[in-house]
Amino acid sequence: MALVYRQDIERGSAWEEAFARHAPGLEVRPWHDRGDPADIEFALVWKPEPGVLRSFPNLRAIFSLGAGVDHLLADPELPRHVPVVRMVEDGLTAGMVEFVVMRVLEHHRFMPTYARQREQHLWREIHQIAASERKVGILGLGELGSACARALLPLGFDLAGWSRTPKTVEGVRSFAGPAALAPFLARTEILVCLLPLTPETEGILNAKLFARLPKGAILISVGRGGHMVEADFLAALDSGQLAEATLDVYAEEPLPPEHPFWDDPRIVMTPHIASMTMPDTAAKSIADNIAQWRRTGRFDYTFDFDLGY
Ligand code: NDP
Ligand code: OXD
Repeated sequence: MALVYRQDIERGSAWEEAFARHAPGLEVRPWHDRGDPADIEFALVWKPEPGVLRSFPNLRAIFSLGAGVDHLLADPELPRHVPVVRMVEDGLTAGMVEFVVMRVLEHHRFMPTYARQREQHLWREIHQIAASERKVGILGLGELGSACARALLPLGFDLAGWSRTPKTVEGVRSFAGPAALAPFLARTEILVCLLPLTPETEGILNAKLFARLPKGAILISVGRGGHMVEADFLAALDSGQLAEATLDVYAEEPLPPEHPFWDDPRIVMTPHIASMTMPDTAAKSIADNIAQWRRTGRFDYTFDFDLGY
């Protein structure tokens, strides 16, 4: 029995070496050379062609190469009786922590404004604000959101998080459920979106939400592009309700060349690279999860089809 892996970026040998280190007994096959479908016990995939996963009759688990599993749900023939496992691994978490801390600090210290001033050869100081006076709010306090909050805490920021269920993260005020969204937003000056894309969260970054933030708030969008109503976002920038933003994810990826975001100096853009799954730490996480399943019959980090994440 074997694990088959598929990903867009060519890092095949890195995966095979990582699995050889962490799961020496596991046969690992690349997608393009997967052999008899009946041999496949585990699939590790990013955007697999629709219908292929269903052709593996002995599949025990589908491991998503990314934390989000929306790329799998796009397959109308996804075998729903097979557990889908989200990617939770130290390298991916560390990458997101680096990115979010970097972007919060850059906005907090007015770096995008200084970059715009430089374009105009303008020498103008802006008064520094203490981190303790800067209110950061994280939409989604799961694996990634809570890790980002824990990393921001020692820097002194005034932190809160919003989730479906209440959370206990030291130094982070927890807001839970739809009724708590408005008070969470009212106190949030830098808003980080780290929600999964679900029917409930689709379009959540909309005019109503932006209007509930203090005027001049900043958005860091690293969850999914489907969270954002783009016209509402641009209107919020135009009215000054939002001062500026960092966007890593977009409704359409790659972002089309004619898209208005490209030329907007108020937006710092990156091409969905806030974090990436790292083969070594990811193979270890998968190997540990498979070993646990062999002992207990249960995988960790399974996707809940009812909740949508
Ligand atoms: P988790 O499933 O661990 O956390 C999701 C969080 O969102 C939980 O706190 C959950 O609440 C909360 N949540 C979900 N639905 C709702 C809702 N309707 N109302 C309020 N809160 C809600 O996910 P991860 O932290 O691992 O990943 C989050 C997302 O980050 C991924 O789905 C992916 O889209 C994105 N991502 C982006 C990357 C990039 O490079 N840009 C890289 C990796 C991930 P509760 O805790 O109560 O369940
Ligand atoms: C994602 C990922 O879900 O890269 O975006 O992990």
